[in-house]
Amino acid sequence: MTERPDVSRRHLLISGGLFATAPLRRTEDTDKSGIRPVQPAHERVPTAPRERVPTAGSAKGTPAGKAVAGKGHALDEPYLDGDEIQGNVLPGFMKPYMAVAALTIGDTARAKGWLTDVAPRITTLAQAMQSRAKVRAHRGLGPERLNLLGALPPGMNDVWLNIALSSGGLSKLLSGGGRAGDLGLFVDQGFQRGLAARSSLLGDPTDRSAGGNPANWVFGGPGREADVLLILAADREAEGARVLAEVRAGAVASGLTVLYEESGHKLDAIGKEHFGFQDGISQPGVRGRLLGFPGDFITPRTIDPSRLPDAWLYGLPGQYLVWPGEFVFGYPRSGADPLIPGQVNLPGPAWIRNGSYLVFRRLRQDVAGFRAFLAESAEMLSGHPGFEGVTPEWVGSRLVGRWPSGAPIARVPYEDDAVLGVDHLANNNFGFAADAAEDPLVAGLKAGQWPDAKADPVGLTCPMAAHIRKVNAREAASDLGGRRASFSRRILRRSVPFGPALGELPGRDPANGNRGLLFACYQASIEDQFEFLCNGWAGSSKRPRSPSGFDMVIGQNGMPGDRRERSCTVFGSGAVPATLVTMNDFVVPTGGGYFFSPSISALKEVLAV
Ligand code: N7H
Repeated sequence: MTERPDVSRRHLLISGGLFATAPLRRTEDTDKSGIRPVQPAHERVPTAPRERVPTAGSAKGTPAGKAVAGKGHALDEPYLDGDEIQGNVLPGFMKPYMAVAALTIGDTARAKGWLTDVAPRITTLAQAMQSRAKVRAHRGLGPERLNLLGALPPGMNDVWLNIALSSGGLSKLLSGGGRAGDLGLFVDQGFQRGLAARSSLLGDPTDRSAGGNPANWVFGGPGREADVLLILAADREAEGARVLAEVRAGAVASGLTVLYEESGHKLDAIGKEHFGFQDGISQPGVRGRLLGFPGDFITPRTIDPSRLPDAWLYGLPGQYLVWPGEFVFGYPRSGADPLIPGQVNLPGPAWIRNGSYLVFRRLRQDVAGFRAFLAESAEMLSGHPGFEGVTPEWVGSRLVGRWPSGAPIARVPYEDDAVLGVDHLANNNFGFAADAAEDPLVAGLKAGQWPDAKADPVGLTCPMAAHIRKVNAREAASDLGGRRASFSRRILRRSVPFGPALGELPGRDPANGNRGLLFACYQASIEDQFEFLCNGWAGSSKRPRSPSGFDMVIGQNGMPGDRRERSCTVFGSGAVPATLVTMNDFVVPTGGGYFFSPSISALKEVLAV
């Protein structure tokens, strides 16, 4: 395990001076604590108005000669193959209970027999979609969700299974046949080499004695890499565990060995993770339709295009629509115009169509350490002008970019708001480059009322280093260029916490951190999406925009031993900056792997034969 440095080694810098002489502006609605980072007018960077796109059928907004007036979607949005794509890729299982099992193949011929048996049990996009739509209809999308959190439609008792293979697993299954060369056609270097080999590139500790080093992972380290990963999700834990036991027994009977198995579940109805924040809120809105699915689009369209042409860009308010080729092979990627499909993404053998890459990481969370850091930071900060009265929760909200409820600090900078946190029609409606406005919603939908988010180009409210800002530049320019560049960096997150919650009592963690996140995400490029977000942005002190500092939640600085110090800048009222510094990694990798989630027919007709 990584040694946690003595508390006294953590320190905090208040780097006054830069804006310290700026007048502290208070407005009438300044909150009780008096903390209000106001941006003086002369410091305001002029911002572009929110991008407007031509209305449907205009020369630029849709492909020549075709018009779809007022439907609120781009033309040529493809039908997705609902019986081929695995359901955790799209629309995502999102169940309260999830278990993973990592297996190695013993005898390849017998393993193929097992794959043939298990293939009919794999849950598809079409199957998962029906259920997801029922849950959505049952709970609603707006502020009413607060009273319906965790509520399931009557009789719902799904147990869903998905499967993925590592490059090692594919190599075994493809060897000896006519497709032995196909693995070499997978262009993603991350997938080819595997998570353990890429660990140092992600910033993981390189000292073999550190808990986060692959040598100490529970699985996935050298010599303990999985061939197969099973992901099972269920509404009810007992039912899920029963089915997993059945599937596992079949695998073992076919010569596979279980390297690792673990289950996790949502910690509460809202879906908080161990640090206490609602997780899983912001997902890319994937473009595409599903044949026979009422409503057609897999991502619901909620903004009325007859009142706002921008509606064509969004699913939920603030949720940019991204072309499906960024996540699933065989579909168009983002193009130069957000409404026009880009090139079809098929970087490998033809049978990768309808497949996706899966990253799985078992991330241990040092909850006691994180809480102590927030408490110490708040105490130190609150003694300084501009930060009077700040609380640990305030510091946490600056490190994440949202309050524990999920409410974005961009909309409610001064205190949490539980209803906003769960209102899907409002909790993502903010950007960083430009002021946001309330969107006109389609008939029947109503968002709660909160202040509109203001442009925050330099991070005076939501720091440049805040976790959500490090991993999604939203509509703001980044070191990659304009907004479109960050579309190809998005990931579909499918994580669930593991381990018991740490109680509220202060002090050391008796279970020594046996809790964290079973982190899973799908994408079309591990290198350009997951790995880029980790090492390009979260683990960089200067990107996506400098100056910023590290992502203090998941960032790692890639250095060995004592040199893992990370810092970031937050602002108090009057734009007074302060630098927070820590030696600790609050999130420590303890296992995982890179996998490919094949289509159902690739599983049956390529891998199982
Ligand atoms: Fe993060 N956290 O609880 O602090 N994450 N994350 N994450 N994360 C997000 O929108 C968290 C991790 C992303 O579009 C929220 O769901 C923790 C990795 C992305 O606005 C919270 C861990 C990666 C987003 C957390 C962890 C990401 C996101 C806000 C590890 C890979 C969407 C709620 C233990 C790059 C950003 C939400 C957007 C959001 C937390 C890991 C990525 C609260 C504790 C490894 C893309």
